[in-house]
Amino acid sequence: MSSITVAAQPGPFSFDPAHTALVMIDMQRDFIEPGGFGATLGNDVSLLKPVVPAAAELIAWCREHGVLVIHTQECHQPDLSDCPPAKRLRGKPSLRIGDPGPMGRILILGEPGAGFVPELLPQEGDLVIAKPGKGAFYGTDLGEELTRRGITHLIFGGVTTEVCVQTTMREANDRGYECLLIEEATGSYFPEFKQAALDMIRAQGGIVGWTATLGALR
Ligand code: TIU
Repeated sequence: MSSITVAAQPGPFSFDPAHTALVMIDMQRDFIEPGGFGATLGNDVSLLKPVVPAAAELIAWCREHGVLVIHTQECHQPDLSDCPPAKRLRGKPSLRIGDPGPMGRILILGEPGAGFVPELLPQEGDLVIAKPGKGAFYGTDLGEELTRRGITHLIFGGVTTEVCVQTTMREANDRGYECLLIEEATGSYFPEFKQAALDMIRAQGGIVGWTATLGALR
């Protein structure tokens, strides 16, 4: 298959769709809707709302161009066996991971809050990766799945830019993947942190990877 080149920073990004996957990070109700994990940490979750339509457009573009769509979800087993106490006991949230909330137990696999927002539900042929950490490679079989499918390039979207998206992009970069982050399709509770993450990813000749706007794909 022929390769696609998009205008990006710090320079053009070229990829073969047959060897590329979209990694859509943690577009879960627990981060985007009131009463979930993000809100328990004291964040204004309404800041993430504009990411949803942009992520939907990016997913549709990837499906149209034959790019594998991967959805990650940050969540834990009901018995919390995969949740380190250091994570559960960190800070002073209004509810902790595993506590009952308005969307079920906070950040627990299978509960409504840990599920994806209705606009971005996985479809047949997509890959769903449940992850206990911020990075999508730690404690998952994502690396094996990508290797098995001959994936060399990754396109990123999702939330939040400077936490799970950046952690996963850095993990992927160290594993040798060429990584592109789509600006409108990612967001943070802290707009200045999103901007800083975009800037640091593409600085120094693309030390972590590339960034591009949705418009560059259209
Ligand atoms: N709190 C925050 O900004 N993010 C997370 O806890 N997880 C993800 O980024 N998905």
